[in-house]
Amino acid sequence: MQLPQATIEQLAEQLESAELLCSDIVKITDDHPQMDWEDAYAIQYELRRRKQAQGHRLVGLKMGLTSFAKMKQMGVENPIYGFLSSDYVCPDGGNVDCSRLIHPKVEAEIAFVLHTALKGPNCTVADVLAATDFVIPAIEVIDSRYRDFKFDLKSVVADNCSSSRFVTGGHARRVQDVDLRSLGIVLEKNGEVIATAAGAAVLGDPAASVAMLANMLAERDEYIAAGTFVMTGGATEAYSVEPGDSVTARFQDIGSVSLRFS
Ligand code: 0L1
Ligand code: MG
Repeated sequence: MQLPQATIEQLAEQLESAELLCSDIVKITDDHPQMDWEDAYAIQYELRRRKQAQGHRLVGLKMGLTSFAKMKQMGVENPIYGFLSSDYVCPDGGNVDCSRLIHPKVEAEIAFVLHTALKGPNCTVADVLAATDFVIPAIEVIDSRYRDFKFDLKSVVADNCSSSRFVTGGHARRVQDVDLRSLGIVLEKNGEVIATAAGAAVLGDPAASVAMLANMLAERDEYIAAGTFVMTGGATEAYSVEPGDSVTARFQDIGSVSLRFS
Protein backbone atom coordinates (compact mmCIF):
# COMPACT_ATOMS: atom_id res chain seq x y z
CA MET A 1 0.00 0.00 0.00
CA GLN A 2 1.15 3.51 -0.78
CA LEU A 3 -1.31 5.62 1.20
CA PRO A 4 -1.39 5.92 5.00
CA GLN A 5 -4.54 4.70 6.79
CA ALA A 6 -5.49 8.29 7.69
CA THR A 7 -5.52 9.23 3.98
CA ILE A 8 -7.59 6.14 3.09
CA GLU A 9 -10.17 7.20 5.69
CA GLN A 10 -10.15 10.83 4.59
CA LEU A 11 -10.65 9.87 0.91
CA ALA A 12 -13.53 7.53 1.78
CA GLU A 13 -15.16 10.36 3.73
CA GLN A 14 -14.71 12.69 0.74
CA LEU A 15 -16.35 10.19 -1.61
CA GLU A 16 -19.18 9.65 0.87
CA SER A 17 -19.79 13.41 1.14
CA ALA A 18 -19.76 13.74 -2.65
CA GLU A 19 -22.49 11.08 -2.80
CA LEU A 20 -24.57 12.59 0.00
CA LEU A 21 -24.23 16.20 -1.20
CA CYS A 22 -24.52 15.25 -4.93
CA SER A 23 -21.43 17.27 -5.56
CA ASP A 24 -18.69 15.95 -7.84
CA ILE A 25 -14.98 15.83 -7.02
CA VAL A 26 -11.81 15.35 -9.07
CA LYS A 27 -10.53 11.81 -9.38
CA ILE A 28 -8.34 10.66 -6.51
CA THR A 29 -5.27 9.96 -8.61
CA ASP A 30 -5.02 13.67 -9.54
CA ASP A 31 -3.90 14.36 -5.96
CA HIS A 32 -2.59 10.88 -5.12
CA PRO A 33 -0.94 9.53 -8.30
CA GLN A 34 0.88 6.87 -6.26
CA MET A 35 -2.39 5.18 -5.17
CA ASP A 36 -2.16 1.43 -5.86
CA TRP A 37 -4.81 -1.30 -6.22
CA GLU A 38 -4.68 -2.19 -2.55
CA ASP A 39 -5.30 1.44 -1.62
CA ALA A 40 -8.19 1.67 -4.10
CA TYR A 41 -9.98 -1.36 -2.62
CA ALA A 42 -9.08 -0.20 0.93
CA ILE A 43 -10.93 3.07 0.26
CA GLN A 44 -13.91 1.13 -1.14
CA TYR A 45 -14.00 -1.15 1.92
CA GLU A 46 -13.81 1.91 4.20
CA LEU A 47 -16.81 3.40 2.34
CA ARG A 48 -18.59 0.09 2.87
CA ARG A 49 -17.74 0.18 6.59
CA ARG A 50 -19.09 3.72 6.85
CA LYS A 51 -22.36 2.75 5.12
CA GLN A 52 -22.84 -0.12 7.56
CA ALA A 53 -21.99 2.12 10.52
CA GLN A 54 -24.88 4.35 9.38
CA GLY A 55 -27.27 1.39 9.50
CA HIS A 56 -27.28 0.39 5.82
CA ARG A 57 -26.95 -3.32 5.06
CA LEU A 58 -24.73 -5.06 2.56
CA VAL A 59 -27.26 -6.59 0.10
CA GLY A 60 -24.98 -7.89 -2.62
CA LEU A 61 -21.90 -7.58 -4.76
CA LYS A 62 -21.39 -6.34 -8.29
CA MET A 63 -18.98 -6.67 -11.11
CA GLY A 64 -18.32 -3.70 -13.37
CA LEU A 65 -16.76 -3.23 -16.79
CA THR A 66 -17.40 -6.85 -17.78
CA SER A 67 -18.63 -6.22 -21.34
CA PHE A 68 -16.59 -5.08 -24.33
CA ALA A 69 -19.13 -2.26 -24.85
CA LYS A 70 -18.53 -0.93 -21.33
CA MET A 71 -14.76 -1.36 -21.50
CA LYS A 72 -14.70 0.51 -24.82
CA GLN A 73 -16.98 3.25 -23.49
CA MET A 74 -14.74 3.84 -20.45
CA GLY A 75 -11.40 3.17 -22.23
CA VAL A 76 -10.35 0.41 -19.81
CA GLU A 77 -9.53 -3.27 -20.09
CA ASN A 78 -10.17 -4.93 -16.73
CA PRO A 79 -13.32 -5.80 -14.79
CA ILE A 80 -13.63 -4.49 -11.23
CA TYR A 81 -15.95 -5.24 -8.32
CA GLY A 82 -17.92 -3.32 -5.73
CA PHE A 83 -20.62 -3.73 -3.09
CA LEU A 84 -24.37 -3.13 -3.09
CA SER A 85 -25.87 -1.35 -0.10
CA SER A 86 -29.48 -1.39 1.08
CA ASP A 87 -29.82 2.33 0.37
CA TYR A 88 -29.26 1.61 -3.36
CA VAL A 89 -32.35 -0.62 -3.64
CA CYS A 90 -35.32 0.62 -5.74
CA PRO A 91 -38.66 -1.13 -6.30
CA ASP A 92 -39.51 -2.39 -9.80
CA GLY A 93 -41.31 0.41 -11.67
CA GLY A 94 -40.30 2.83 -8.92
CA ASN A 95 -39.06 6.37 -9.10
CA VAL A 96 -35.46 7.57 -8.86
CA ASP A 97 -35.09 11.14 -7.62
CA CYS A 98 -32.41 12.69 -9.86
CA SER A 99 -31.94 15.59 -7.45
CA ARG A 100 -30.15 13.07 -5.18
CA LEU A 101 -27.74 12.09 -7.97
CA ILE A 102 -25.00 13.84 -9.94
CA HIS A 103 -25.16 12.46 -13.50
CA PRO A 104 -26.96 9.09 -13.51
CA LYS A 105 -26.63 6.46 -16.23
CA VAL A 106 -28.41 3.11 -16.60
CA GLU A 107 -27.18 -0.37 -17.45
CA ALA A 108 -29.12 -3.60 -18.11
CA GLU A 109 -27.61 -6.49 -16.14
CA ILE A 110 -28.24 -10.17 -15.42
CA ALA A 111 -28.09 -10.87 -11.68
CA PHE A 112 -27.43 -14.16 -9.89
CA VAL A 113 -28.46 -15.39 -6.44
CA LEU A 114 -26.32 -18.21 -5.06
CA HIS A 115 -27.47 -21.06 -2.82
CA THR A 116 -23.89 -22.23 -2.19
CA ALA A 117 -20.76 -20.25 -1.35
CA LEU A 118 -18.18 -19.78 -4.11
CA LYS A 119 -14.49 -19.66 -3.30
CA GLY A 120 -11.63 -18.92 -5.64
CA PRO A 121 -9.04 -19.26 -6.93
CA ASN A 122 -9.85 -21.43 -9.95
CA CYS A 123 -13.60 -20.91 -9.69
CA THR A 124 -15.18 -21.84 -13.06
CA VAL A 125 -18.42 -21.24 -14.96
CA ALA A 126 -19.46 -24.81 -14.07
CA ASP A 127 -18.90 -24.06 -10.37
CA VAL A 128 -21.06 -20.94 -10.67
CA LEU A 129 -23.88 -22.76 -12.46
CA ALA A 130 -23.86 -25.48 -9.79
CA ALA A 131 -23.94 -22.87 -6.99
CA THR A 132 -26.70 -20.68 -8.48
CA ASP A 133 -30.19 -20.63 -7.03
CA PHE A 134 -31.66 -18.39 -9.77
CA VAL A 135 -30.98 -15.56 -12.21
CA ILE A 136 -33.07 -12.41 -12.38
CA PRO A 137 -33.16 -9.22 -14.52
CA ALA A 138 -31.74 -5.99 -13.13
CA ILE A 139 -31.09 -2.39 -14.05
CA GLU A 140 -28.19 -0.63 -12.37
CA VAL A 141 -28.09 3.16 -12.05
CA ILE A 142 -24.47 4.27 -11.86
CA ASP A 143 -23.47 7.76 -10.77
CA SER A 144 -19.75 8.44 -10.64
CA ARG A 145 -18.78 10.90 -7.96
CA TYR A 146 -16.06 12.15 -10.32
CA ARG A 147 -16.43 15.25 -12.45
CA ASP A 148 -17.78 14.54 -15.95
CA PHE A 149 -17.72 10.76 -15.24
CA LYS A 150 -13.94 10.94 -15.92
CA PHE A 151 -11.67 8.62 -13.97
CA ASP A 152 -9.03 5.92 -14.13
CA LEU A 153 -9.65 2.39 -12.93
CA LYS A 154 -8.17 2.80 -9.45
CA SER A 155 -10.17 5.95 -8.76
CA VAL A 156 -13.42 4.26 -9.81
CA VAL A 157 -12.70 1.20 -7.64
CA ALA A 158 -12.30 3.57 -4.66
CA ASP A 159 -15.68 5.13 -5.60
CA ASN A 160 -17.36 1.70 -5.28
CA CYS A 161 -17.48 1.36 -9.07
CA SER A 162 -19.94 4.29 -9.43
CA SER A 163 -22.65 2.27 -7.64
CA SER A 164 -25.75 4.26 -6.83
CA ARG A 165 -29.12 2.50 -7.28
CA PHE A 166 -30.42 -0.80 -8.66
CA VAL A 167 -33.68 -2.59 -9.25
CA THR A 168 -34.59 -6.21 -9.92
CA GLY A 169 -37.78 -7.50 -11.51
CA GLY A 170 -39.11 -9.96 -14.07
CA HIS A 171 -39.06 -13.64 -13.11
CA ALA A 172 -36.46 -15.53 -11.12
CA ARG A 173 -35.42 -18.55 -13.26
CA ARG A 174 -33.15 -21.49 -12.58
CA VAL A 175 -29.97 -21.34 -14.67
CA GLN A 176 -30.75 -24.80 -16.02
CA ASP A 177 -33.90 -23.37 -17.65
CA VAL A 178 -32.26 -20.54 -19.61
CA ASP A 179 -29.41 -20.22 -22.09
CA LEU A 180 -27.49 -17.40 -20.44
CA ARG A 181 -25.21 -16.78 -23.41
CA SER A 182 -27.88 -16.35 -26.06
CA LEU A 183 -30.36 -14.64 -23.74
CA GLY A 184 -31.45 -11.47 -25.56
CA ILE A 185 -31.56 -8.09 -23.79
CA VAL A 186 -33.36 -4.98 -25.04
CA LEU A 187 -32.86 -1.66 -23.25
CA GLU A 188 -35.53 0.99 -23.85
CA LYS A 189 -35.66 4.65 -22.84
CA ASN A 190 -38.99 6.47 -23.16
CA GLY A 191 -40.36 3.61 -25.26
CA GLU A 192 -37.48 3.67 -27.80
CA VAL A 193 -34.93 0.87 -28.09
CA ILE A 194 -31.52 2.37 -27.24
CA ALA A 195 -29.42 -0.81 -27.01
CA THR A 196 -29.57 -4.55 -27.55
CA ALA A 197 -27.25 -7.31 -26.39
CA ALA A 198 -27.03 -11.00 -25.58
CA GLY A 199 -25.86 -12.46 -22.28
CA ALA A 200 -22.57 -13.47 -23.93
CA ALA A 201 -21.67 -9.77 -24.13
CA VAL A 202 -20.65 -10.17 -20.47
CA LEU A 203 -17.29 -11.99 -20.56
CA GLY A 204 -18.69 -14.62 -22.98
CA ASP A 205 -21.12 -15.84 -20.29
CA PRO A 206 -22.52 -13.86 -17.34
CA ALA A 207 -21.62 -16.82 -15.11
CA ALA A 208 -17.96 -16.10 -15.98
CA SER A 209 -18.40 -12.71 -14.32
CA VAL A 210 -19.47 -14.40 -11.06
CA ALA A 211 -16.52 -16.81 -11.33
CA MET A 212 -14.17 -13.88 -11.86
CA LEU A 213 -15.61 -12.16 -8.77
CA ALA A 214 -14.92 -15.27 -6.65
CA ASN A 215 -11.37 -15.41 -8.03
CA MET A 216 -10.75 -11.70 -7.42
CA LEU A 217 -12.11 -11.97 -3.85
CA ALA A 218 -9.78 -14.93 -3.21
CA GLU A 219 -6.85 -12.53 -3.59
CA ARG A 220 -8.11 -10.94 -0.34
CA ASP A 221 -8.92 -14.30 1.27
CA GLU A 222 -12.63 -13.57 0.81
CA TYR A 223 -15.38 -15.52 -0.91
CA ILE A 224 -18.96 -15.12 -2.12
CA ALA A 225 -21.20 -16.34 0.69
CA ALA A 226 -24.24 -18.58 0.11
CA GLY A 227 -27.33 -16.43 -0.53
CA THR A 228 -25.39 -13.56 -2.10
CA PHE A 229 -27.01 -11.46 -4.83
CA VAL A 230 -24.47 -10.65 -7.57
CA MET A 231 -24.90 -8.24 -10.49
CA THR A 232 -22.71 -9.32 -13.40
CA GLY A 233 -22.13 -5.96 -15.15
CA GLY A 234 -23.81 -3.98 -17.92
CA ALA A 235 -24.25 -5.97 -21.13
CA THR A 236 -24.34 -2.75 -23.17
CA GLU A 237 -22.72 0.60 -22.61
CA ALA A 238 -24.32 2.86 -19.99
CA TYR A 239 -26.89 5.49 -21.04
CA SER A 240 -27.50 8.88 -19.38
CA VAL A 241 -30.91 9.57 -17.91
CA GLU A 242 -32.62 12.75 -16.72
CA PRO A 243 -35.82 13.75 -14.97
CA GLY A 244 -38.84 12.67 -17.00
CA ASP A 245 -37.17 9.58 -18.47
CA SER A 246 -38.46 6.06 -18.03
CA VAL A 247 -36.27 3.03 -18.68
CA THR A 248 -37.24 -0.59 -19.24
CA ALA A 249 -34.89 -3.53 -19.74
CA ARG A 250 -36.48 -6.60 -21.37
CA PHE A 251 -34.75 -9.96 -20.98
CA GLN A 252 -35.65 -13.01 -23.07
CA ASP A 253 -37.28 -15.71 -20.88
CA ILE A 254 -36.75 -13.84 -17.59
CA GLY A 255 -39.01 -10.80 -18.01
CA SER A 256 -38.57 -7.08 -17.74
CA VAL A 257 -37.72 -4.47 -15.13
CA SER A 258 -38.18 -0.72 -15.18
CA LEU A 259 -37.50 2.57 -13.44
CA ARG A 260 -38.73 6.16 -13.79
CA PHE A 261 -36.60 9.23 -13.17
CA SER A 262 -37.95 12.47 -11.72
O1 0L1 B 1 -21.34 -1.02 -12.94
C1 0L1 B 1 -20.44 -0.67 -13.69
O2 0L1 B 1 -20.15 -1.27 -14.74
C2 0L1 B 1 -19.67 0.57 -13.35
C3 0L1 B 1 -18.24 0.31 -13.34
C4 0L1 B 1 -17.52 1.60 -13.15
C5 0L1 B 1 -17.32 2.35 -14.39
C6 0L1 B 1 -18.47 3.24 -14.72
O3 0L1 B 1 -18.83 4.11 -13.92
O4 0L1 B 1 -19.00 3.09 -15.81
MG1 MG C 1 -23.09 -2.05 -13.51
